[in-house]
Amino acid sequence: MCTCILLSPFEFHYYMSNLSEIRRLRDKIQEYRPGNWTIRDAGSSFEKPSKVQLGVFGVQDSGKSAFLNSLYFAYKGFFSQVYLESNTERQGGETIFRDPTVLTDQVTIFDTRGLLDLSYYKVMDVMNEITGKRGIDPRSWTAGERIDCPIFILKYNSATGIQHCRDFLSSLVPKIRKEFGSYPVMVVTFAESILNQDEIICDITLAGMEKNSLFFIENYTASNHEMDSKKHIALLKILEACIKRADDNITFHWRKEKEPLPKRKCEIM
Ligand SMILES: Nc1nc2c(ncn2[C@@H]2O[C@H](COP(=O)(O)OP(=O)(O)OP(=O)(O)O)[C@@H](O)[C@H]2O)c(=O)[nH]1
Ligand SMILES: [Mg+2]
Repeated sequence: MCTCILLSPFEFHYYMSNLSEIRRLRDKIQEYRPGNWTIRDAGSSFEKPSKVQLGVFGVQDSGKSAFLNSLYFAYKGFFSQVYLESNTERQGGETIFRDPTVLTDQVTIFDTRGLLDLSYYKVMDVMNEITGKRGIDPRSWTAGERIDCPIFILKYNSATGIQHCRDFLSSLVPKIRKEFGSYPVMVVTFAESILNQDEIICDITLAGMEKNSLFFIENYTASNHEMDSKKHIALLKILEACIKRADDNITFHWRKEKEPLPKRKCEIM
């Protein structure tokens, strides 16, 4: 028996235009090649890397794994728990290892172990992890695993606001800007339960972040992943922004490492 859902002409048009936007974004991401999206001049000697690496950071249970699974779903078109969510087998601290997944041949995503808290003292650990100077295990040094676009995942706490992470952010953001010449990307999860988005934007920008690098998303989860075309588009736009940021960061890094320039030319975005 065939079950048909009748859509009004308006709903049909909306549905079709969302599908075509999803296709356009997926094609654009699939066609991405390192060095092709940068707004920076890398110089003629720039050796394009074969891929860029995006990595999530944040406290335990903030939605890092669910966010990466959501990006994967939006890009690949099918839901998979590529990364295990924390409450499916036991509470808290599910992701233990820094774990790469190939999204496209040119883009790899990394899940990381959640931080216990966002105290000021965690900033150096996070910076060492982002720059590849240190692995998860403090005794294991994993040089060469640099993250090109750090994505900071925040589960907003309506009771405390950003009080628990203000000092952390105020210290982390300038360090990332110095290292990468740009802001980190920040994703606030559990967006559907947030009623005061403007207030959060204000708080976070006061802590040193820029508004254009800040996104809100209700993740797909293992128990709730019915495809929503608007959410797919929002996720693909975040992915596009992260790849773009990674692309700018690789050219900045190249110039900083290989062709030291006078300060004014290493423009900070
Ligand atoms: N409603 C809702 N639930 C979410 C969202 N993001 C994650 N969750 C749920 O929150 C819990 C923690 O999510 P994870 O993605 O495992 O969090 P994590 O940051 O990877 O946690 P660790 O690996 O332990 O550090 C899981 O039960 C998810 O299903 C969201 O945006 N909305
Ligand atoms: Mg996890």
